Amino acid sequence: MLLRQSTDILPSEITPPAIYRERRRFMQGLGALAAGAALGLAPDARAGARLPGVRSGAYVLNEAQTPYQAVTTYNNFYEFGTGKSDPAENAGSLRTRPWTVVVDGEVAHPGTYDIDTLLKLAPLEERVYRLRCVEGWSMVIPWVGYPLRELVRRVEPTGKARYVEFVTLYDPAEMPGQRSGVLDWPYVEGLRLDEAMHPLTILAVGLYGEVLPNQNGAPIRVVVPWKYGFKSAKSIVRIRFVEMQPLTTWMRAAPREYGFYSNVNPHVDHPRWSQAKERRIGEFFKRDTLMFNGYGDQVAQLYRGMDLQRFF
Ligand SMILES: Nc1nc2c(c(=O)[nH]1)N[C@H]1C(S)=C(S)[C@@H](COP(=O)(O)O)O[C@H]1N2
Ligand SMILES: [Mo]
Repeated sequence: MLLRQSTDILPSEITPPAIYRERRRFMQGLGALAAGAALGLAPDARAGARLPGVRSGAYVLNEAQTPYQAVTTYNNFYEFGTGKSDPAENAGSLRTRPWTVVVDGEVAHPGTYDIDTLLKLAPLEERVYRLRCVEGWSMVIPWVGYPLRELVRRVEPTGKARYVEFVTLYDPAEMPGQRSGVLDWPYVEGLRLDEAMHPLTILAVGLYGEVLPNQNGAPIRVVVPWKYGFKSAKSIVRIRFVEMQPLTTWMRAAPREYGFYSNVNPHVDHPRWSQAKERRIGEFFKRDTLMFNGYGDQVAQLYRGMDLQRFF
């Protein structure tokens, strides 16, 4: 997003979900068992495996969901390249087992969580959220996960904890994009503690009822639906509670262009383009971008009294 604006994909380039998913299941049937066995993965760890016991949550959007094929082939994940199709093409090299997430910093109970423990930490829910990329496109994605606050509560932040930092895996052998200097690695993002505790903020482990594909941030990522997509860090290995506002990757790369808050806001333009409208992937005409991505009723009070032109 630092390099250029996105080129939109045309609706005609998107295979209807039913056809795509049928084709995909057929290929999975052929290849998945062998692949899973070869990698020594537990059966439920493979991308695309059905996640059991997912509750249909209270967060249902009355908007068409973006087809699975687009959600999983049109991605930003610079660890696997800067092109939209690079993550889907290159993320096969990411090993998601074994995987641990270190939770530390200003907490009473720091620890290292195994991914399979995290998967069972709280009931899995489906959350259908809008995702608005700062580049000007958006999707509607049925995530599977649970509120981040479920984890936060268990580790008990100390009185000093004011921010939460998320760190993505650093492993240039598995993440070929990290062999380039396009960003400072590892990818770092952050939230204020109250944003992290907000019930809309989730740890996502799946989408469309299935284990998260690698290109979407397997095995675990955050999703913060009222902020630009880049705040939702993928493939997280560390969650650190801190006193000072973290220096995030995009702030470091271009401080004039990307602020800490990065709330979706049609009234605050990116220095190089307007943020007033967006193209929903799969649609032809642009739509108006909504304040806080449409979640203002739930989150506006977090920013009461703040100048959002200044804290962009
Ligand atoms: N580690 C990491 N996380 C990341 C990114 C990235 O490049 N690296 N890209 C971000 C951006 S710009 C967006 S829009 C979303 C895209 O998520 P999706 O591909 O699952 O739709 O992931 C975000 N999380
Ligand atoms: Mo983005």
